[in-house]
Amino acid sequence: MYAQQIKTDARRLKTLEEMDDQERAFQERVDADIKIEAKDWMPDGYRKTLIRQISQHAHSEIVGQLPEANWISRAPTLERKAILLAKVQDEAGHGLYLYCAAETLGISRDQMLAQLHSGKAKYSSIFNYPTLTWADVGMIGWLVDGAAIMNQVPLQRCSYGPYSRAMIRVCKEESFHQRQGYDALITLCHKGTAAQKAMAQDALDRWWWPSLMMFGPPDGESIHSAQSMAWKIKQNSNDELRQKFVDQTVPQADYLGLTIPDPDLKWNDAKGGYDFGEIDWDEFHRVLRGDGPCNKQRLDDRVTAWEDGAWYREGLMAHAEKKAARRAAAAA
Ligand code: BYC
Repeated sequence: MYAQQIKTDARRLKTLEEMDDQERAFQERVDADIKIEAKDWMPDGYRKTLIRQISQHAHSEIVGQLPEANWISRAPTLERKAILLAKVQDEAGHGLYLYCAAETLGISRDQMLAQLHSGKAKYSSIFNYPTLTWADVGMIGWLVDGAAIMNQVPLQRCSYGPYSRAMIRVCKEESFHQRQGYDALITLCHKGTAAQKAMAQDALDRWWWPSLMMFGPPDGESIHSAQSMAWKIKQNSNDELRQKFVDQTVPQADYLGLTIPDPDLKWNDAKGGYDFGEIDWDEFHRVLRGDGPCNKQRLDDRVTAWEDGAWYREGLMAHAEKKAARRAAAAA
């Protein structure tokens, strides 16, 4: 159904018959699973949607380094420290692939960063929560990277070539990220003391609901989903992916011997999945408005990092200019 329609207002999508020739040809390519590349014609809305989603995704990877980086210098063993360092560096790489993919759509990196630093561009709500204990690092790997994989695996099939290819590289690294988090939690829960297991339970209590919010608002309130699915930017709705995540994660919590903090969580035979409790959407919207526990700290840290790095960017520019001048002199 989606593949035959294009948006004319917030909810109604144009049919193929209502499109002009260029738009129809574009939609037919999308419907035939032919990738759209940077130089191809595309509707303005498609370009805008991709710039919004890819740049916000890139910002999430970059801001997402901050909560875990908080624990690099305090990791409990040398091995855990090396693993965490590698993971946080991977996140920087993901951010860079994604900024490159967004640049192919005609926005510059400086413009994207200005939007982040001014608070205009969003990044994932999840990174506005604090990492209070070492168990939080395990939770980020298990739940946050687990949710990210659930969302990103279908994005590998996104209709826009550069985004889809960036996601293939990102997904290769995400399974290691999820695995290292779960492994740290297995150590705390199966080999640790009662206090360490309690620390893991406390972390789960704090991270469970924000992880479910990562998938975005419920389908009925998702303003972009119908259009993004018609354009095959998104392959699944927010609620579909959230449900798959819950179904995958509950048995993993059981294996750890941890309790998911949801009294309404119950297996539903008829739907072949878990029923779960109501998400606190007021909290989600508060965090999106900038009023989460760490929003201010996260943005301040990014702006400071950008300002502190000015000398390095200027050095690179000066070097490039000197090199170009030398080349020009040699050619003259
Ligand atoms: N947080 O119409 P909807 C990682 C916004 S990083 C904040 O459903 P859409 C990692 C949404 O942007 C992985 N905002 O939107 C890194 C929209 O507002 P705007 C991050 C959210 O785009 C380091 C409005 O709500 N992954 O894994 O169709 C360490 C309405 O929503 C959120 C990605 O970025 C949210 N959770 O669907 C560890 C995946 N949810 O833009 C781990 C790529 C919704 O109109 N993005 N909003 O102002 C997507 O797949 C989609 O953009 C979403 C939302 C599913 C997130």
